Amino acid sequence: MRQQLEEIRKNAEAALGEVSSLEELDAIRVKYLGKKGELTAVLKQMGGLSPEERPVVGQIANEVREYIQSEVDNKAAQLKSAAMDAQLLNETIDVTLPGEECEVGHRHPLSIVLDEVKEIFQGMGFDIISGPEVELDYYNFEALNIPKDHPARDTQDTFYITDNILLRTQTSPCQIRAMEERKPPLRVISPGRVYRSDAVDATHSPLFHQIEGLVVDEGITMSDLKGTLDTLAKKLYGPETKTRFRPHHFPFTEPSCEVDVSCFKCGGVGCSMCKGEGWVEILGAGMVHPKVLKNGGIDPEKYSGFAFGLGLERLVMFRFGLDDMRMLYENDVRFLEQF
Ligand code: 2NL
Repeated sequence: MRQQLEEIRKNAEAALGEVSSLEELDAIRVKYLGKKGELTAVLKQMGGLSPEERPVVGQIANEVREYIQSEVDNKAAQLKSAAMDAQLLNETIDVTLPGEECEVGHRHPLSIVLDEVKEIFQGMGFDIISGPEVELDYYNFEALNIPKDHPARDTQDTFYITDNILLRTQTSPCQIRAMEERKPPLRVISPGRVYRSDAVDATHSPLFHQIEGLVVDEGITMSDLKGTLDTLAKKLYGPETKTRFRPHHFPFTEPSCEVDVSCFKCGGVGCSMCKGEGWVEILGAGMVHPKVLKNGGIDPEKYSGFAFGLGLERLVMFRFGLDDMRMLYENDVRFLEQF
């Protein structure tokens, strides 16, 4: 039996010397140390030994078992650590490699100029308001002194949802709603998308952006209008900029005017930008018509106000020297990344 035990020990040792995976190692453990293993089989025969021999062989058997067990444990530790080393080698990360470049976007040119205009008006105490793009005919036309048979309905032809519901042609409806909801003093601008039934060309689009403004209080005069819009022009185009107010007509203001700024390209001498005029038109404005104040729930005997409207696209085209507004809608990255 001693010889048998010695044999088991040697065989186990040899097998362990060649083992190369944890699965193989487990098979060896089962083969020698398992319940149906070789060592157990030998121990079962111990009953046949003499009482003197039994403890001696028992001790040897224990030693062999402990030896194999500890060798199996060692080997398991070795194999696990080798597997870990291999995995680490395989998954090496070179932290000194440059990172993958991630492109950071930026604001659209329309947003750049809009943010600038908003900031200028916020600096003068204006609130920024918004309202529905799908509007009632009443707020878009009727309340602004443009009844059904008015010729302005032709120049502001729009998209109708029903007879009474349409896509707004200006953001003035927001301001009628502001008059209804608030009490003077009122200082608001309403930027937003507006719609017209126009064919697309270099200066027209069925969807564009407007910024309108409205001030209502006791004693508001044309001087307030001029001061406010002159401040806007100087902040947008520099302190040397001059403004010119030409008489005009809008149904919703009386008197009305168009406002020009001295050409920001040539300084007023005359160039291609201002078509030799020295002046560039940037907006329309006027004193709010008494009927329109009344429609907004404001007493025209007590209060007066001024209002203005400008096209954001025009402003952006001036600012960046663009000659075709379609560029602003095409979202061609080669164009947009220049701003
Ligand atoms: C333009 C310039 C303008 C207004 C818009 C306005 C709004 C209210 C009352 C009175 Cl609530 N006016 N807005 C005033 C003058 C000009 O826009 O060229 N429009 C066709």
